[in-house]
Amino acid sequence: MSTTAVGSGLDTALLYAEVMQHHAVQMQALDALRFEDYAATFTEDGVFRHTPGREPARGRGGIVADLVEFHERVANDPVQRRHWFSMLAIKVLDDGAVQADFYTLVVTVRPEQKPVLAPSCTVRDILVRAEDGRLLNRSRWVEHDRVAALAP
Ligand code: SDN
Repeated sequence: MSTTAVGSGLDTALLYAEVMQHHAVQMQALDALRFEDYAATFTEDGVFRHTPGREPARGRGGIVADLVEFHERVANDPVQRRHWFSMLAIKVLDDGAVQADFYTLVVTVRPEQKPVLAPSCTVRDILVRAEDGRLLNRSRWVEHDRVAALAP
């Protein structure tokens, strides 16, 4: 898809900060297991793929259901996961949507144990504006480095 690179001015800085704020609010919800709040940061028909080989979740209800199912495996596990984002690069697409590419490291902490840093991921978000002006994810597609590293 052809794109318009963002410029180097104040508009870009504001948009960049806005994307970071969107990510922070969104991921604090996910890491606190507030799945409905997380799903509300997607469009009604948003698409979310977090694990290669797993069917992408579609729509807010689908995203909540997917996350509930995904977290059942750690239901009795005293674990705190935190998703750390970095290397954010944004560009505005021809249709006005914002493409945000970044890295994610998932930090997993259990009581009295050292943090585990996995998985390491690359992520592409496509963000659009809601009627009230907020950014929402039209899609989020996560690739895992351990899977990508297997590819020829
Ligand atoms: O929302 C994300 C995620 C995410 O939700 C992930 C989940 O499990 C639920 C934004 C950016 C990256 C991610 C990465 C993951 C990893 C995924 C699989 C796992 O932890 O095993």
